[in-house]
Amino acid sequence: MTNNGWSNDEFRQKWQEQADKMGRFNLAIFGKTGVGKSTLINAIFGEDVAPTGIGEPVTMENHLYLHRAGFLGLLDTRGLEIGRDTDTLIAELGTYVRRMRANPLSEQIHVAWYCVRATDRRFEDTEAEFIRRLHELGLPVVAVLTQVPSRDGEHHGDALTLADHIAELGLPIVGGRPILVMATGDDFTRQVEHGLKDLLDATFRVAPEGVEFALAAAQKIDLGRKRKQANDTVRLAAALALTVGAIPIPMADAGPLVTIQLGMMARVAAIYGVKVETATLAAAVATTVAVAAGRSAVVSLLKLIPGAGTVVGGTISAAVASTFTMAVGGAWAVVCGELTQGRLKGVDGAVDNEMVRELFQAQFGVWFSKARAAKA
Ligand SMILES: Nc1nc2c(ncn2[C@@H]2O[C@H](COP(=O)(O)OP(=O)(O)OP(=O)(O)O)[C@@H](O)[C@H]2O)c(=O)[nH]1
Ligand SMILES: [Mg+2]
Repeated sequence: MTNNGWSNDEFRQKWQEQADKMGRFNLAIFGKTGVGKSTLINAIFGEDVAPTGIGEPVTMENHLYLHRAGFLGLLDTRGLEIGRDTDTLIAELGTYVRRMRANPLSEQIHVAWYCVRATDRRFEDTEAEFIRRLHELGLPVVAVLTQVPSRDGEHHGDALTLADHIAELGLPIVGGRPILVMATGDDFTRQVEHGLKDLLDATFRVAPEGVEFALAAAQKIDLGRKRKQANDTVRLAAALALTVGAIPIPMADAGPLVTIQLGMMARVAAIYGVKVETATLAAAVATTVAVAAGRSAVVSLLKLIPGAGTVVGGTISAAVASTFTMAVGGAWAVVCGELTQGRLKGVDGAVDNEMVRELFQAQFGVWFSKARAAKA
């Protein structure tokens, strides 16, 4: 125990427990070389994932590679060409898919993306055949048109023509049509990013329910999904806090409440996909603020809450402890959201304690008032 109420090791362990529960989302990605697969993965899942930066991938079959990065597993192929080597490719995939069926859900491939570059303006029979065979392996296939130019929110006519053409083939692809995407903008050609959220939504639609949390944690473009899952966690923790009875001040001495808040913060960090070390350091800072708030600010704030509780003999009511938990969780979720966007870091790339402290403190005030107003 530290004076925060828990040690960094305890936080790490809780984070890991939550992460294990969330599992991993495994995506297989296909498409000719240069269509923009790595760019797409970077845009949706972040810089750490593709093409380098996470160490050597694991070879699964002769030409299949699995990159594991946090909540994401990325399966890709090397040295084989769709068309020329389709049979070999499908045979290896088939072996892999069947072998993994005996394993837990987080080891299986959940979704496949098949990427076609829009500016190539063509889609070959061999590609259609490859998609059909992916489908026969039991994989949901999302077709993606990459590098789709747009102007004033309208997709390039040629890309639409290609998308229509693919749709008319009646392939077993999610939604029956490819999703049109530009993964990164380009100042020179004035192209802007678009379609990433559509691709992610389609992926969520077909991913098994059991990997929903892992997919939400792995991606970085839809904070709303993370926020919603975090809210559920915070609400649950606040409800639990109601059951622990009167709480002594300082709260660091309040065993059950500390345990509830530790579990809540670890889970929220995992939901946001904040890495364990980053989360542990930031959580240590945030809890210092929270404990200080527990000692002073809350105590004085209590006097303003009619009937919510009084500081009698150094205790606060369960209702206040619950409000307090809500505020800790709400503020912590905001901090986690910033961390997933790579913010709150100093020039050296490490978490900036002072920035975390300031944001958490400000947000704590916001969420405490909000939670109080909701209860009034
Ligand atoms: N502006 C812009 N450039 C893109 C986009 N997608 C791909 N590119 C460019 O196209 C080139 C190839 O993209 P990659 O993402 O490396 O393609 P890949 O499919 O991973 O290629 P391989 O790994 O060789 O199979 C790179 O120079 C990218 O910068 C995009 O959405 N917008
Ligand atoms: Mg690549």
